[in-house]
Amino acid sequence: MTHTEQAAVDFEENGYVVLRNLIPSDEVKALVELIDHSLNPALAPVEFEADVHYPGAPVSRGAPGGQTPRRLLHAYGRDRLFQQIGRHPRVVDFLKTFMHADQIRLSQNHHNCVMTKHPGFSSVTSWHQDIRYWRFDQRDLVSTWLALGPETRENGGLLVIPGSHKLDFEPGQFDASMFLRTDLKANSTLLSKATVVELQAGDMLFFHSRTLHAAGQNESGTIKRSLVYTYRAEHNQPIPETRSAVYEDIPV
Ligand SMILES: O=C(O)CCC(=O)C(=O)O
Repeated sequence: MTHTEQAAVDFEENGYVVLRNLIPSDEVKALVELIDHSLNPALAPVEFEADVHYPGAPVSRGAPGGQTPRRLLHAYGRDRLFQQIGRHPRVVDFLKTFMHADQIRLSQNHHNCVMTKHPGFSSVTSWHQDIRYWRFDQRDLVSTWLALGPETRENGGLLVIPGSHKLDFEPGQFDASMFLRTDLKANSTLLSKATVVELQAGDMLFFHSRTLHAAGQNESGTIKRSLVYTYRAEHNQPIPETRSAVYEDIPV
């Protein structure tokens, strides 16, 4: 079995797969420099920790840490370096294989951002499936998460529940904001399967839009940066007039 075939088997079974060392260190270095330049001062459009209202987030933009960036939005449109990752031939080949599609598009409406987690002021993202607020003909989209430094449980790296992309959930398993309820016995078996996705700079996580995932606060002393995009198969159209259809998706 080739490397790509094995990755496709793992992706199909677990709803995620990590491809190690996909982006070389000189490209990672250039991306980190670009991101740091874009954070000081923070170049709009930016989502701040205070905007998400997640556990641990500053209560308002005026509170201590309220100006801490959480996401540099619209990454693809910001710079050629971000575009090169978004349409990287190896990344696109993996995505086409995972989605069983000849043509794919990068969504400008979902993710398409640099996620940052700053020491001191970061928040907890509870268990969720990304598809919960997205509106497409089918629920099978794939996101890529490029680590630009080490990602561990300690600095707020992602946790996933392997195989959760294949499960049928009852509406009552989620709360009003569509986060998985952790107080339910029905969910505790599932949550006991949670695993940390440990990444190094240049590693790329591919994960299905139905894979349950979560992340903690950054308890380390250094900022964590990740570049995140979402893709759909050409035939999997966004529903007109929804948030998923605001900006045109990019053929890659
Ligand atoms: O970095 C995090 O806290 C997780 C972000 C996440 O899961 C998301 O934006 O869907």
